[in-house]
Amino acid sequence: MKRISLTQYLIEEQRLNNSIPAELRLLIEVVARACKTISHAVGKGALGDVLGTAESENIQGEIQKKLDIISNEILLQANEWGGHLAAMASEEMETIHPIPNRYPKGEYMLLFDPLDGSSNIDVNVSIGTIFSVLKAPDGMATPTEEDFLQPGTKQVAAGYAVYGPQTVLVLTTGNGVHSFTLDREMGSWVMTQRNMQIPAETAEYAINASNARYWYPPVTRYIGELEAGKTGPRSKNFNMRWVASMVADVHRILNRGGIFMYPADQREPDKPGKLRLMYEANPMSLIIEQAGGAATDGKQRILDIQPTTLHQRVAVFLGSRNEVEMVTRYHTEE
Ligand code: P6P
Repeated sequence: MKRISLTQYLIEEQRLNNSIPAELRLLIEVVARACKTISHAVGKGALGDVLGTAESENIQGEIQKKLDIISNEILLQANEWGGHLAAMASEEMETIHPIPNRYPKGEYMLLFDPLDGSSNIDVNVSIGTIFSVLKAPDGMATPTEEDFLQPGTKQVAAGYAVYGPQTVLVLTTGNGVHSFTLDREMGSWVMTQRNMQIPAETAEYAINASNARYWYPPVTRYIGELEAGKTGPRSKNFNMRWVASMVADVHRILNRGGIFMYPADQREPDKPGKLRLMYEANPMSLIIEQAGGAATDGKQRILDIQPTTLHQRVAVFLGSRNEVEMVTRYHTEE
């Protein structure tokens, strides 16, 4: 495959599909540059005094890691001045972040989980940044939280950066899913996979199995059939992986198939799941669908969900289409 830069891809995409207006191209390049900076900070580890917890909690009531806050600041500062955004929203901030009046405003809104998988930071396991781009409603004067509450089908771009053995940016603007590996010597993102496709079939699943006693029957039934292996109803053996970094699990699934599940469970019956809709499930679901996979909350397509609050949570079943359809069917058969 011809090795082209992220910039060249975005310009060629604009020429071919007219799907990436200049302001959106600037937004994507600014976010990609911020991910380079985050990768650099993450890579310092103990040498950079960036490990460990900050003395604060986020809106989710989770203790924030220093790198959560550092990554959030990197994304805010990188995107404030460019004139491409009207507002931002983040897992690490309770309310939306309007662009300060001293800067021009644009027509896009950026949502992100600046550093997902924080529990892995201090033990050197892959983590990542997830982002989602929406258009500001026509005629929006002062952005409010309600302006962000658009279903995932309205995303104009979505992506993630995974900080692992390589730093890789995965991006969709609605015309397939492509990956770009960070060339650290040149400091540039180089396309390494074009039109990634998830196999419809798989023999690998991802779930935190320590919650098994809390699962609802459809999940217990589905996982039980996978665990029964060759002699069970699926007539084949399955493997399990759980990185506890959604970005790392999704990246593996994009590359070799699989199904990722974070279901609602009986620990907190009022809680629809752990993962957040707006800046985790929606961007990942758009990427998965663009790569030929499927993503539901057990009952409906995640991208069709009409959000009601910025930080709402959702159950997630995503990956190889045939498996997602099967576990979703078990929920609807209930
Ligand atoms: P658990 C990370 O904290 C995260 O939000 C996702 O990246 C990951 O898939 C999930 O939570 C892990 O949750 O309950 O297994 O620690």
